[in-house]
Amino acid sequence: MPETMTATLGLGGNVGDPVITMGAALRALQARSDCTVKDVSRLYRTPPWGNVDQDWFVNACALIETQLQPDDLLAVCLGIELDMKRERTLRWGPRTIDIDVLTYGDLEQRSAVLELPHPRMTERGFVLMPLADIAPDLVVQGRSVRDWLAQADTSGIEPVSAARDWWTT
Ligand code: PH2
Ligand code: MG
Ligand code: MG
Repeated sequence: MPETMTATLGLGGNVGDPVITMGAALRALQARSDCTVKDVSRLYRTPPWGNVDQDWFVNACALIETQLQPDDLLAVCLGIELDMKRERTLRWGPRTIDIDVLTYGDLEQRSAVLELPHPRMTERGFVLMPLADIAPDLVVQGRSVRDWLAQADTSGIEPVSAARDWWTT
């Protein structure tokens, strides 16, 4: 048996019905024998970051246990994005769904395919706020998610509701 690792994922979308798409994506992960969804954040409505001339996003984070190696986990996430009919057009542009591997255990790797931890996660309120729901004490680049969040710009970001089971149906 391969080792079981804990990883965190960031999910987001701003085209179609991102809540439905993100729920289907998490259920697709849960349906795999090599991934278990352990915890899911609330949903957040977030102003677009980067290219601001687009709709607001819905963002969430998930904590999973997996027997997949990091690159394989990324490939699974990209496969799910494709199944959900994501079309990649503009960098930082509109998307039906984006699934980012944020952390994988405490692995630090810089590679062209997958950088861990996700290089921009410590600056982004739309990642840190949902991540703090499920992993406030997770240490990323030497500081806890809670600490990073305290410094981050979270203006405009609000939870959609208190529900944490939004992805199950
Ligand atoms: N994703 C991006 C670019 N900008 N803005 C928000 N609010 N949420 C996102 O998930 C997001 C973004 C590229 O992945
Ligand atoms: Mg992204
Ligand atoms: Mg991505």
